[in-house]
Parts: sequence; structure tokens; C-alpha cells
Amino acid sequence: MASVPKETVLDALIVGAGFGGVYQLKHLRDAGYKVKLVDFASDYAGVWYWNRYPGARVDSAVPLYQFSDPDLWNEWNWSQRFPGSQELRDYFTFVADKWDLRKDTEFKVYISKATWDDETATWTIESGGGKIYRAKYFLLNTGFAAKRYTPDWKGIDKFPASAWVHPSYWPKEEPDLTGKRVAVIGTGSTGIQLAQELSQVASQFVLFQRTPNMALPMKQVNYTKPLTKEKYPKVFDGRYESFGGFDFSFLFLPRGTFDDTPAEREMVYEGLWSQGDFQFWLATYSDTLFQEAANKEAYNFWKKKVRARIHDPRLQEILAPETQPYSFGCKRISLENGFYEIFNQPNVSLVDVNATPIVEVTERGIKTTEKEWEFDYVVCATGFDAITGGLMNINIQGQGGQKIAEKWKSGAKTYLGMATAGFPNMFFTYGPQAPTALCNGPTCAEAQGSFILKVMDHMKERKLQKVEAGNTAEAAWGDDVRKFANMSLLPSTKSWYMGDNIPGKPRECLIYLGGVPNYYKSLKECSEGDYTGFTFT
Ligand code: N01
Repeated sequence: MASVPKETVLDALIVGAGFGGVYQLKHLRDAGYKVKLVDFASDYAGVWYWNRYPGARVDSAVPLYQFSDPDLWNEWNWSQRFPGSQELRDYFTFVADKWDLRKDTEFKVYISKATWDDETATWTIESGGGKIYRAKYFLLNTGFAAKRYTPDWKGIDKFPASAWVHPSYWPKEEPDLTGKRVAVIGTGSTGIQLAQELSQVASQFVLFQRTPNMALPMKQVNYTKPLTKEKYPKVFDGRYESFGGFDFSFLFLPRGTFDDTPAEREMVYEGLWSQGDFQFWLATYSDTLFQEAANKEAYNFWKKKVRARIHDPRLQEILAPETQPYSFGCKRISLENGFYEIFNQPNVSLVDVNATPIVEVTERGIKTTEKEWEFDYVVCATGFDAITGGLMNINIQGQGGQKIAEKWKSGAKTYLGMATAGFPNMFFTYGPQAPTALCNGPTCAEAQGSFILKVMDHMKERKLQKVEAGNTAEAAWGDDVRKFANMSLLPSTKSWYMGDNIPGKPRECLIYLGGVPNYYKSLKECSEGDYTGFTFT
């Protein structure tokens, strides 16, 4: 075993300086553990460090999109209900100062390899730059979007590299796109936010769409004075009772779509719609995501609202088709702010890549089966090898040299969406088989981070060396994940939730769809039941 400098021998190495990693650094250190937080970025904020493209903003509203620590929220005041990415980075700077995180954080460290040694019950963790850490616990908070995805189009290297960008690598020196011919490929949350912004400055703006996004209106609010905060403790406590880890207003209605008359239903939909957040998706009739007919009702309401905003009937049909293209809410819904109106502008075109597929990238732009489009700048908002990509990208070798990429080749296997058998003393957050992308980020970070800390304390008290997910518990958790997925309409739809966006990726539901309350209950039962499902040595 390679010798390691004393300062890099740790109780825990935490990877990833977003909500998950920052929470763990603070709380593990407070509990007396020797820990270090590392990140490839140059500063805190995780996904918000990288996502600085024009219009980037969170679509989970504050106050819940922040840590629940009153020492923080008492002092911090947001300027908007849905803060932009710069404000989110400012928030992380504030947290880092307040929690005194910098002395235990190293930036520009890319973790490329981790090897478990059973004899010493430690992980040896290596960075691309040759740094070596040794830690009892290896805690991965790499997030769900750590591995970017760009399709392998013919000729992709022909277009000038300086004018072709994946939005999560947005140049720090802002490109001036005023008066330029600009393309955005992709209509996920990123593509929609970019389209709203870039269509206002470009001389010619073209959006390439493969699947319509059933986007909902975002009701942005500018806060001119600090919000009243006395209800915050209750609001934060209530997070674990809502399906998506939001507040009490985000509970599914206690009745099905057809329990109401059409007139009542219209009123309910209007009420949810007017909230300007995810309530039309995650606080609607309890059968919307589970029953086809109910789902269709929601789609029809959405379609009516959206089509009314687009002038050209051809574009109405591409953006909000008459025939429902997939189950409403089973692909990530975005919040938009004037997105549909951009298609009424003379400088904006929409290319339906199903009708006219992209054939190749050229020196000048993008060639479809219809024509060659010429651009000065192309933004490739084609997403991520979501949820598992970031973890499987690291050469992680567990018991007997088994590689995680090998173990998960035909599908992710976890216990509680946080640990995997054969990889002792390793935990991950916001990963596969947890509520992850269907849960408010900070809610997940705190629930999972405090569970990990409890396991570590349990081991410390009993002088244990090793904790590992058991095979039986792992298999049962996988069954549970599949059971919930199959109760819903999610598997009926192609999406990154199901691994569909990456060629060759196994098709499986990567998200635990039992909702945050059930997930939280499982964590509680596990910790209160002496960590059933884990084996200790
Ligand atoms: O990525 P995506 P994203 N040819 O995978 C299209 C979070 N987020 O970066 O739908 C043509 O959603 C692809 O088409 P299709 C949020 O959780 C949050 O936008 O697969 N098109 C799709 O339209 C989000 O869900 C915030 O048919 C191709 C797009 O590219 C997640 O990050 C902001 C293609 C990719 O969309 C990822 O969002 C931003 C091809 N070959 C992101 N391949 C907020 O909080 C892919 N596409 C607001």
C-alpha cells in the first residue's frame, strides 16, 4: 500500500461541494471526524458552479431551496423566489464563510480512482493530479449531472470548437451573442432557459426539439424586503411529508381526477396552474402520475393553455401536439417564463428533429434532412448521463477488486439508494434508487447526510471497522424501486429518469418513486432498527 502524507489520512473523504458535500463537511466535522471535502471545481455550489449559462436558475422555490439551519436562513435573504445561478453561488460563499468550510476543502481536485483495502478497512483515493488520500469512509456527492452528454454526430469536430458549447461548460468569459445566428439543441430545462434568453439577443435563433417539454409557468417573484421567517422551522419540518420534499402545499390531493366533476376539475387545475411552480405536477390529483385517463386530463388542460400562447398552428402542433406524445409528468417538467411566446417572434425558428433529423455537423452549422442551417454559435443542451454517470466515471474498486462500473453494467444495485454491496464504508447521495431528481435537492442532502452520520456514530460507539449493504437487503430495495416504478406511468415514457437518453444504457427506473415520506420512513426504520440490512464488522 502506498504511503500517504499524514494530512491526507482521514476519517472521511467527501467528494462534491454542492448541497450534499457541504452539509456533510459541516456536520461530520462538528461530530469530531477528521474530514476533507474535495471538488474538481474552483469553488462551492456543485451543479451551480458549472451551470452559469444565460438564464440558469433553479426551479425549486425558496425558502425550501436552502439549508434548514436557522443560523443561515436568519441572516440570508433571497432576492427572488427562483434564484439565478449567480445568487446560488453567492449563497454557497455565504455558507462556506458562516460554517468555516474553506480550511477543510480542496478545489481543483478530480477524483479518478478509489480502492478498498479490506485488511486496513480503508479507501485509498487518488486524484487525477496524483494526490492520494486514505480514509475510512468514502462519501460521494457527485450529484446527478456530473457527466455531460453530447451525441456522437458525424462531423461534430468540424464546427469551430470555440463556438460550440455544452451549457454546463459555459465560458467564464461571457460570449457576446448579440446579433448572432444562434442554435440551441435540446428542450430540457437547460434548453428552455437558454431559449428564453438567447432568442432575445440573437439575430436568428433556432431551437432543435426532439421531444416537447410539458413545461409549466414559473411565477417569479422579486423580493424587495426580507421574507417573514417565523414559519420556517415548521416549513422545513414539513419537507419529509411531501412527495417531492417540498412544503405542505405540495401534497397530492386526497382524491382522484374523476372524483371531481369537469367544472370542479377545471377549477382545481386553474388553481394549481396559477401557483407558478411544480404544483400542477407534484401536488395535483393523486392518480395523475399513475392512471392513463387521469394523466390525459392533465395533458389536455396543459395543451389548451400552451396552444393558446402560440400563433402558428404548425408550431402549436410541434410544441403541444393534439395527440398526447407521452405521459404528462413522466419526463422532467421544466418551469418556463415566456418560453412559448418566443415562437411568435420573427427571428425564432423551431426544428422538429423527428421530422427532419440532424444528419451531420458541418464547418458552418447543422445539416438536417431538410437543409443546412448556418450558425455563429451552437449550444448543445443535450443533457447528462444522469444519476449513475458521475459515479461510474470514477474507477471505484470495492471488495476483491470489483469495479462499480462492472457491478452496475446491467443496472444500478443499491440499498436505500445510498450504498451498494461489496463496497464497504462507501455512501453516495442524490444517486440511483433514491428520490433524487424528484426531490428538492437540499431536502435529500440533509436526510441522506444525517443518515450517513448516524451510521458513522453507530460504528464509532461500537468500535466497528466496516459497514456494508447486505445482498438480500439490496435485492429487496431494488424490488421496491421497481414496484413503485411499475405502479406509475413513468416506465411508459422515454426519459433520463429511465436511462433512455444515453445509447446503450440499461433501461431501468433510476429514481425511487415511493416519494420522500416513504423514503424517509425507510431511513428511520433502518436506523431505529439497528441498521437492518447493513452488516458490520
Ligand atoms: O438535459 P435533458 P438538461 N438529438 O436531458 C435532447 C436539471 N436542471 O440539461 O427529450 C436531438 O433534460 C433531449 O431530447 P429528448 C433538471 O433536473 C435543472 O436540459 O431526449 N436532441 C432533451 O430535449 C433537468 O431535467 C434546472 O428527446 C437530443 C435535451 O437534449 C436536468 O438538469 C436547469 C439528442 C436534453 O435535456 C437535465 O436538464 C437545468 C439528440 N441526439 C437543468 N440527445 C433548473 O433547476 C438529446 N437531445 C431550472
